[in-house]
Amino acid sequence: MTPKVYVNGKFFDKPDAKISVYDHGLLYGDGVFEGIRIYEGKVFRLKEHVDRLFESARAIKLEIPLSRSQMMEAIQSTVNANNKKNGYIRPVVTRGAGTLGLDPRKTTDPQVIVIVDDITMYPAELYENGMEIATVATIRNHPAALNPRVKSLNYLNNILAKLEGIQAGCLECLMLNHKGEISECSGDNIFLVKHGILRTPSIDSGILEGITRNAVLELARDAGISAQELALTRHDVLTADECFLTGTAAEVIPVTKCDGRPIGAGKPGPITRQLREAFHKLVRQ
Ligand code: PXG
Repeated sequence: MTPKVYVNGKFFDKPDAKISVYDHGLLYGDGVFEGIRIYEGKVFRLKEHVDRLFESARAIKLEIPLSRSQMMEAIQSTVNANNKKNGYIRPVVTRGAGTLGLDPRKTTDPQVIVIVDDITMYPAELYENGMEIATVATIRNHPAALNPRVKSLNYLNNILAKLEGIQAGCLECLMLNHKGEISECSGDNIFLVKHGILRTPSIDSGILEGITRNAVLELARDAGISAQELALTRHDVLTADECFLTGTAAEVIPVTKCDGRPIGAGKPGPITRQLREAFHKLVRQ
């Protein structure tokens, strides 16, 4: 079935879903987006994703022409129109069409788009045996330049890092921040396990506050696994007992190698497996 795309309150078949080439979302990456999963007909953490979308918009002074509840309805109605039981939702809000100049005041009508489609995750084999990541030279955006907490349409920082990761033969890459601490991967947050304690970079390290990250921290607390959010370095990765990534698309995926070196025993560890199973149960409950 051709996907039905929501554009400003109306549904269009995928080939007919279009916006202006003068849109500042295209011309300057001026806009915000979200990535959300549908599991067994239910949208996972819809409110949290819509709240983050509105916070991203607020941070770049973009007024979304819908209320939060109208946005939730728009997303749910697009899921229904596509009759999707399992899939991926991409809400996008752009600054709208304007002049050929940066000035956001010269744009009109922010564009609200909701796409519902399938998502390609990492190969199943990597969930069993673990994946390899590479530390890349491209540092994560400085929070005072473009805060990584804002999920903006400007993803070049992440794309440049991903290109370097691919060059190194890895599907995901580890980015450091301007202080040399580890921050996050191009589209996933990172977790380590050391002496039975879960550790992940704090928001202050300059990361997106992942919805999956938060869910995993909750699951760890429920399971009695202590968790720390702190500044971590590459040394902590190379000497960790376990490592895994979290993200809407990736869910929870073990990392068994970084920069060609095995992490821990070089295979997915027990806490990674436990949290991965707990996450599976959570999203399908
Ligand atoms: N960091 C960054 C920079 C992200 O873009 C995450 C962490 C994980 O956050 P969530 O809220 O999803 O747990 C993301 C999310 C893709 C893709 O196509 C990327 C994301 C989400 C969905 C799809 O690579 N990134």
